[in-house]
Amino acid sequence: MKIALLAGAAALALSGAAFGDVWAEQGDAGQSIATAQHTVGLGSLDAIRGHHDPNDVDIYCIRILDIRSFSASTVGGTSIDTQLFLFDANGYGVTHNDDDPAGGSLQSKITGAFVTSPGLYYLAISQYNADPSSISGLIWANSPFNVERAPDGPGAGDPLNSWSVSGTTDGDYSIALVGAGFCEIPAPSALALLGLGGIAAAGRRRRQA
Ligand SMILES: [Ca+2]
Ligand SMILES: [Ca+2]
Ligand SMILES: [Ca+2]
Repeated sequence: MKIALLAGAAALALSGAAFGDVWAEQGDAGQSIATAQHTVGLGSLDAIRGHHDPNDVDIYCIRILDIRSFSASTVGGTSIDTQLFLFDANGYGVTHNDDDPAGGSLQSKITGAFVTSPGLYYLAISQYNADPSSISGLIWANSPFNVERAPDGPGAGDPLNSWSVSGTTDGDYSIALVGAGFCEIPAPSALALLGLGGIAAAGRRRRQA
């Protein structure tokens, strides 16, 4: 699933810019704000595809374009018992869901219900029960599982600092996104590569991946 054949910053930008829809995890996304993987491309970001190793947490920098329509969902996108967490640009918790409230599944869905402005955010996907903490403790209480919640733990007032380690599944996931865009736009040098030939070449690579 990963676009392993593409290498280098220009190629990363090319893959995103050429299709403007799906970001594939490059290597392993980090689990802190500083090491989060920045999605790069043009247009709407409709999905992020990645892989969880046991005890993995992946964080992606995304852009929320429309807070009314925004959603991120792993329902139907993986067999992993996921959790989704959204942090603002400074690492403070915004919203979280463990098990989709409406679907009754072990997968997760968050919306723009607690998002107050468009801009850059950090979207984290973990396996139950890896939870984020600040220096003051858990940012979200462990339960209820099937409700989308703003931060309600003892550590809610401070930014992301660490994760509890839990979750033993090894598998792929896809996060469907609505109302979202890429964290960064491609560099001008990468955009210059975006001739028709470049788009066609990226398409061939993508279908082979
Ligand atoms: Ca990963
Ligand atoms: Ca990771
Ligand atoms: Ca779950």
